[in-house]
Amino acid sequence: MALMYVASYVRDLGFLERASAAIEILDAFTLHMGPQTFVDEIVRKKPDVLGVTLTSRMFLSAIASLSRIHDALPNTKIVLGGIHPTFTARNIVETFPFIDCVIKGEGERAFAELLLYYAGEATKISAIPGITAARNGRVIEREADTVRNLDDLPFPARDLVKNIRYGYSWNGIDLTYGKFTSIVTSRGCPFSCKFCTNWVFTNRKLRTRSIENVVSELELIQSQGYKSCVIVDDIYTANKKRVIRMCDEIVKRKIDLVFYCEGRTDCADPQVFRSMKRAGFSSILFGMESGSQKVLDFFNKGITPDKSRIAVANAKKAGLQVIGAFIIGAPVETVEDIKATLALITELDLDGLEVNALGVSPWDSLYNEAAKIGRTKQVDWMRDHLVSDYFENLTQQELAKWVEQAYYAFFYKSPVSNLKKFIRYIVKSRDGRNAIVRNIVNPYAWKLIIERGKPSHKIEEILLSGTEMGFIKNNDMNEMKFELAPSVIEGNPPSPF
Ligand code: B12
Ligand code: SF4
Repeated sequence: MALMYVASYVRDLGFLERASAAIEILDAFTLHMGPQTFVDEIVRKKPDVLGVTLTSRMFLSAIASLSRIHDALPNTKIVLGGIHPTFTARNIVETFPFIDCVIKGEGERAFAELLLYYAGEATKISAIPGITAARNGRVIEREADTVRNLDDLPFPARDLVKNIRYGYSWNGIDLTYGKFTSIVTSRGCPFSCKFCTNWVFTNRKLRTRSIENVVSELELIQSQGYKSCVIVDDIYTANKKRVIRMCDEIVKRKIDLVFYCEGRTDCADPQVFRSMKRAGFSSILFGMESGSQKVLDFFNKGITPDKSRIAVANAKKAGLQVIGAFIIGAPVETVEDIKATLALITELDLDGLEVNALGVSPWDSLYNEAAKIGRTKQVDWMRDHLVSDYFENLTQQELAKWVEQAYYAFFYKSPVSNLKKFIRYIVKSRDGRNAIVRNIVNPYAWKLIIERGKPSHKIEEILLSGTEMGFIKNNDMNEMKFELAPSVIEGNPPSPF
């Protein structure tokens, strides 16, 4: 979505025509491109400017690829954006001189202005919002940009990724069907959960698009042949009236799409769920996080296990599929707390489950706490970390074991209850019927049934945390060929706002 938003903004300006230039998107992540294929592809295309979006998890492998691209194409300007570069901008430009600059915050306007600057149509790089660039031995930095009125933005340029088959899958099994896309109806979140970085990025300010603007985009999406759509807002269900009005408008305009979204269990009104169901929502993922009140309080989540119980009951009553998301590994978490989470997973009538070992981003409050007690290292700003890298209550192996146990708590319920759930899934949901038809000959589906949900891939992911593709193996950071500049900031990078 980031690149589609930036690209459509640039296209709207008319700059590309003036420069006889074109803009393309390469979604290397979704295409599972290995680093060498990615490098080869970019070198073949020889772009004048290469804008890259990054999460912390991708940083190391991306930076290694970009260094190779720079060796092959020294005149290509490489620009980074996204959440990780936003918070580590100064470190990046001081450490990796082949990165021409970083754009912090929301990048639509800034990237467009940067292109004008590169093309010689604007003279001062320092006037670009959110820019961080090393020039003549000093670092130029401007405050991050935030789009005030989201309705002013052109719709994301989905045509630039039209040949990619998006959708969710788990352990080789497709979970969504038909042409699939994402939509952003609001940006920001007013809450401040300790494990999450969304609120830090958006300064806790929630901005919403108008119903008219969102539904017009949905109409366009439908006309482009999309069948389903995930709402990737930080907090979609925060405003009850807005959700109901949006759903009513979707029904009124006869938009026939399957929707997915995420929500908080304290924004779980039955009326909202009924509206959502009428408008075509198939499932909602709730961040339930833990069955222990102590852990929920530590996370500053502001919910209770009881709220999760009520939210699941309300959503299911309205006919929605419910996915529960949980986290294991809070530094205060004991085995008793984890068992409370497992018990909640077993108790709740969930249709899907996502369990993650707690991760730490190199600017969040857990990282700060770890830095205070001297657990962080100078190079730690380059990636996300497992909580076990900094805190001692659970080892990496214990984390992996408990995540696995949590999945067992979900899959190893009584065969009768699983059968009931399965039948309900087929009868009640379009996705459910599709899942059966599409996966009937899928060997991964049969493996999962035979092994009763043993989540082997997930465990591998946990143990490989942060290093999934290619060049960089788990503890190779010190062997990287890059020298760390002496001025690299230790500890928590400064806020970009
Ligand atoms: C959809 C989503 C996914 C999808 C798709 C991921 C993807 N790479 O697109 C999936 C399900 C695959 C996914 C997976 C994961 N995700 Co995720 N995901 C999101 C989510 C909810 C929305 C992303 C989005 O499309 N936003 C909408 C766009 C418009 O906003 P944006 O990305 O911020 O882009 C704007 C600016 O950042 C900037 N910008 C961004 N890139 C660039 C590039 C350039 C050149 C420029 C100029 C500007 C620019 O301009 C954009 C427009 O204003 C975000 C939360 C969020 N609200 O962003 C988490 C988020 C990105 N995910 C996160 C995490 C932790 C993960 C996982 C590690 C989860 C896990 N345990 O497995 C994996 C890692 C995947 C990976 N290897 O990177 C964290 C990242 C934190 C971090 N430290 O980097 C986030 C921020 C959520 C959080 N709770 O903190 N994720
Ligand atoms: S409510 Fe959701 S998006 Fe907001 S801070 Fe908490 S986890 Fe992050």
